[in-house]
Amino acid sequence: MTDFSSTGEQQTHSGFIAIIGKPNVGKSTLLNSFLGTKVAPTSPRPQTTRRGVRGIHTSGERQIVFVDTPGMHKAKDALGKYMNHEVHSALADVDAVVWVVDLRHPPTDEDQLVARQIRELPKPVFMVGNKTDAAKYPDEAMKLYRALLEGREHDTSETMLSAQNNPAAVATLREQLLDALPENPFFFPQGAASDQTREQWAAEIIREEAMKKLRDELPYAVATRVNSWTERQDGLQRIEGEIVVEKNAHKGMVIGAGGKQLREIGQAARKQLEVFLSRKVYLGLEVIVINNWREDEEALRELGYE
Ligand SMILES: Nc1nc2c(ncn2[C@@H]2O[C@H](COP(=O)(O)OP(=O)(O)OP(=O)(O)O)[C@@H](O)[C@H]2O)c(=O)[nH]1
Ligand SMILES: [Mg+2]
Repeated sequence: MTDFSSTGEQQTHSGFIAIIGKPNVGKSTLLNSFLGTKVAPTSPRPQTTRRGVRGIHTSGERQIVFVDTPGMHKAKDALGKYMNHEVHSALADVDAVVWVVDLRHPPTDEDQLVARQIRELPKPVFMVGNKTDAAKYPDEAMKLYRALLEGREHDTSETMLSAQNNPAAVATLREQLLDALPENPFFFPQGAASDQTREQWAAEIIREEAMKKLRDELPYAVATRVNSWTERQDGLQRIEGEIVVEKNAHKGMVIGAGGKQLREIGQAARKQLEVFLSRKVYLGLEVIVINNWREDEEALRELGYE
C-alpha cells in the first residue's frame, strides 16, 4: 500500500465508499456534488455509468475514495454483465455504502434487487433519498424504501436531499461519511480528484453528450475513446476522439444529415471540456465501427471495460 499521508504525526483516516443504486437515480450527480467538480458523466438516460470510477475527497487528515458504480440492472449483454460485475466488486471492496434511491417514485423490482445485495452486508449503509426537489411525496416514498432493508442488523442511516440543488445537505452527508472512515494511510495523493487519466475523463464527457443527443437504442450502442491529446504553445488543448458504434448502419445515424449531429455532440463536449479545463479546446471526432462490440469480450477490453 502506498502511503501518501501528509504529516506522519497525526493519524490519517481513509477508506473506500461505494455509491450504488438502480440506474438513473442520481449516483454520479451525487459524486460530482461531493467533489465539487465533474468526475463522472451524468445524463437523463439510465445506464450512463459503465465503469466504477473513483472520485477522491481529501479534507485535512481524512480522505474518502468514492466509487461511483453503474446502475444495478438485469444484464442483457456482455457489457451489462461487466457493469454488474463492477458493482459487485465495489461492494466487496469498500468500507461503507451509499445507497441512492429516487424519491419521485416508489421502489421497483430493481430497487429490490439492490436492497437484497445490501441487506446482509456487514458494512455501514447510508441511504440517500434523492431528488427531493422534484418529489411530491418524499416522506412516503422514503418509508417504502426503508422497508426494503427491514431486518438489517448492521449500521444504517438515512438522509433526504437533492444531489443537484442542495449543496448544504450534500456537505453534511459528506461530513458524516468522513466521520465513518477507518484509520488508514491515504490511498491517493492529496490533490487527486479521480483515478482516471485525462483521456478517459474526456472520453466520458464525449460519451455523455452523445448519450444525451442520440435516440432509441443508439445511446447504449456507442462507446468513446480519446487517442491523442496535445497542448499547443498558446495553451490550446488538441484532443482527438472516436465514437465507436456497433454496426455500419449506425454510423450515419450518429453523424446525421450533413454531419449536423456529430457537430452538435462535438460542440457540446468541447464546451464542457473548456469549462472544466479552463483552456481553449479543439476537439476532433471520428465515428468508427467495431462490429458488435457490446458482445465482444476483446473489444470491451480494448474500449476500457475490463
Ligand atoms: N430533479 C433532480 N434530478 C436529478 C437529481 N440528481 C440527479 N438528477 C438527474 O437524474 C438523471 C440521472 O442522473 P445520474 O447522476 O446520471 O444518475 P446515475 O444514478 O448515475 O445513473 P446511471 O449511471 O445511469 O446508473 C440526470 O438527468 C440528473 O440530472 C436531483 O437531485 N434532482
Ligand atoms: Mg451514473
